[in-house]
Amino acid sequence: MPKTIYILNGPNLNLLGKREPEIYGHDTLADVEAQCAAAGAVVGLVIEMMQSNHEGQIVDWIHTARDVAAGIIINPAALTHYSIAVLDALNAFDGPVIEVHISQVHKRESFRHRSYVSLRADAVMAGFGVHGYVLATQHMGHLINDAP
Ligand code: CA2
Repeated sequence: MPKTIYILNGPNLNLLGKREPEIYGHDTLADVEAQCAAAGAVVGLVIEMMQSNHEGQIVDWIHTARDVAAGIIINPAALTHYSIAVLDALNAFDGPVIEVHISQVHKRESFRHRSYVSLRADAVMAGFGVHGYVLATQHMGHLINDAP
C-alpha cells in the first residue's frame, strides 16, 4: 500500500522557472512535481505537491498532514526565516520532515542563514537546485520504509 507524503511550497515558489533562473533554475513547480512523483513511485510513495503564498494555508496543510501524510517535505521559502507558526505546526506532526532549499542559502544574505524550520527538520537540503526535492523524496522513502 503506497504511503502519501506532502511536498509543501511557500510564498512566491509559484514563480519557479518563470523568474530569476540564475538562482532557481528553469524547471517549473509542475516539472518538479513530475520528477518527485517518479522518484516517489520507485520507493512506494505517492506525493501531493502544494504551493501557497499564505502562511495560514501552509499551517492548515501541515495540520491536515497529521491525518493523511506519512512525511512532509517542505520548502517554506521566506517563511523559513521568520515563521514560528510553521515551526509550531511542524512540531505537532509526528512523521519525518525534510526541509528543502533550492539555493545555497548560506552563501546568500545573512537573513537567509537562520531557519526556524530547521529546529524541527530531520534533514535539510540546500544548494542542490530543484534536484534537492528529488533527493529529499528518495530519502523520505528510506526514512519511511527502512528506518527502525
Ligand atoms: O532557495 C530556496 O529554495 C528558498 O527557500 C527560496 C525562497 C527564499 O526566500 C529562501 O531564502 C530560499 C524564495 C522563493 C521565491 O521563489 C522564486 C522563484 C522564482 C522566481 C522568483 C521567486
